[in-house]
Amino acid sequence: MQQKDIAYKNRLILGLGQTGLAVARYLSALHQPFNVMDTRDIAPGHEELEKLAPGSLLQWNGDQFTEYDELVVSPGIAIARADIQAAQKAGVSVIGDIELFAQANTLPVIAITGSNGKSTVTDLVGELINASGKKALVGGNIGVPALDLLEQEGDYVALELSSFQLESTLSLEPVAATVLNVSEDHLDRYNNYQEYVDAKRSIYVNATTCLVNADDDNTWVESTQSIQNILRFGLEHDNDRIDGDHIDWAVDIASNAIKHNGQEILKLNELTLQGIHNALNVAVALALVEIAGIELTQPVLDAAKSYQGLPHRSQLVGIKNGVTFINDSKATNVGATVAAIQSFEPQFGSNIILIAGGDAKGADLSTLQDIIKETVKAVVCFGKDAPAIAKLAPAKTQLVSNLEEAVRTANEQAHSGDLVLLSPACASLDMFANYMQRGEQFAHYVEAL
Ligand code: UMA
Ligand code: ADP
Repeated sequence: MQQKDIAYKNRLILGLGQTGLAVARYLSALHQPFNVMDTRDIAPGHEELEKLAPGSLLQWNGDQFTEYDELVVSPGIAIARADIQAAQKAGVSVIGDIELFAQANTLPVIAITGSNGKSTVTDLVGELINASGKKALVGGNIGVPALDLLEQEGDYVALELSSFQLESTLSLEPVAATVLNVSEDHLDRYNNYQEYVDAKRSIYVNATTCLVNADDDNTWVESTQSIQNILRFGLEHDNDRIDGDHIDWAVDIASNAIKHNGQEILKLNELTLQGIHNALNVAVALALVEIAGIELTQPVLDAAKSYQGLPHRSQLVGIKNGVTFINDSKATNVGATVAAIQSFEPQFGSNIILIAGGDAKGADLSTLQDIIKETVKAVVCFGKDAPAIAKLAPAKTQLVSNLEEAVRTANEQAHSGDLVLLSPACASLDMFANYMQRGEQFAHYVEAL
C-alpha cells in the first residue's frame, strides 16, 4: 500500500518474537538503523534476523537503552520494566509496532479490542469487507504483525489490538474502534484491573466513531475523551434500560434478530456461529463495517450468515459414542469460558463436562464458581492453576496431571448426549507452546479414544 514516511531515528527493538522480526524487516526495508535485544538466551527468529541485519542482535542491557532515540517494545515485554521506564525518563521515545504502523499507514483502520471475541470479530470484519467487493487487510494481535500489512494492497485494515499493543500506541486514528467487553485478564501484567480497563479504552483516542457495549460500562468512552460519535451495541432488553435509550446495533433474542436502529438486519437462526456471544460478535462486525462505509448488501449479509468461525473457538472435534467433544482452547480467561458454557447450555443443559486449567495469569477464578455449580456436571482440571479451580466445586472436580489424562477421565465420566468441553479459562503457556498446540493435542487425544 502507499505509505507515509516515518522519521529517521536510531531504534532499539526490544523482543525478537513475531513483532520484533516484523519491525526489523520493516526498518531494514527503509534502510533505517536498528539493533535488537531479547531477554531470552536463544531468541526465536535469530537466524532470520542474522540474515536480515547481521550482528544486530545484542545482549539485553538496560544501561545501553539511552544510546538510542527510540525503543520499539514488543507486546510480550512490559513497558513498566524499570530499565524501560528509566530510558523513557531520560528522554528516549518508547513505542510499539502498532505505533510505527499508524505513522506509515494510509488506509482506513477498523480497530478492535476487548477481553474476548477480538479475533472472531476482526476476522469476520475482514470477511464482510471482502464480500462487499473491497479488499481487507487483517492483522495485529490475531497473528499477522501489523507492519507486514504495509506491504500488501487493500482498501481497509482490520486490526485486532491487545491491551499491551494499545499501551504503546499514540497516533492510530481508526475510522471505527470498539472495546467488545472487559473481564479479568492479564492481571500478572497490570497493577490492578482499572489499569487493564484503561489500556483497552485507549483505543478510542483519535477514533472517528466509537462502538461501545451498552451492557458493559468498562467499554464506554471516558467522559474526559471528547469523542462525538458514539454508537452502542448490546442485547435488546425490551426497553428496560435505565436510560431508556435505543441500542444502535441490537441482538434481540425475543424477535430472533440482529437489528440496526430497530430494523431487522439478520435472523439469529440463520447464523452458522452459535451462542449469544457470537450473535453479538456478528452484530459488532456488521456495525463496524457499516460505520466504515461498507454497504450491507446481500453478499455482505450472506457472508455474515455463513461465517464458520476460527479454529480453537468452540470448534467441534468429533462425536464419539454419542459424546460431543468441543475444542475451545482459545478460552484463555474466565469470561471466555463462561460465555462458552452459556452458549452450550441450551443444547446440552447441565450435561457438560468441563476440562479447564493452565495459567490463570493472576485472575480471580471464583467468578467461574456459579456457572460450574449451576450448569456443569463435572470438571476435570490440570495445569498450574488447577488446584484453584478444583476448590470451586470439590465434589464434582477431578484433578489430573495433563491434558491426555483429562480427556480420558472426561470420557470415562461421559454418557451419550453429554458434551466434553475444553474451555480452559487459562493461558496454555505453562504446558504448551500456545493455545493452538493445546487445541491440536486435545483433538489428537479425542481421536485416540
Ligand atoms: N519474551 C521474552 N523476552 C523477550 C521478548 C519476549 O521472554 O525479550 C516472551 C514474552 O514474555 C512472551 C513471549 O516471549 O511470553 C512472546 O512475546 P512477544 O512480544 O515476542 O510476542 P510476539 O511473538 O511478537 O507476538 C505478539 C503477540 N504476543 C503477545 O502479545 C504476548 C501475539 O499475540 C500477536 O499475534 C503477535 O505479536 C503479532 O501481532 C498472541 C497473544 O498471546 C496471540 N496475545 C495476548 C493475548 O491475546 O492474550 C496479548
Ligand atoms: P480473543 O481474540 O479476544 O481471545 P476469540 O474470538 O479468539 O477472542 O475468542 C476466544 C474465546 O472467547 C472463544 O473461544 C469464546 O469462548 C469466547 N468468546 C468469543 N466471543 C466472545 C464474546 N463476545 N464474549 C465473551 N466471550 C467470547
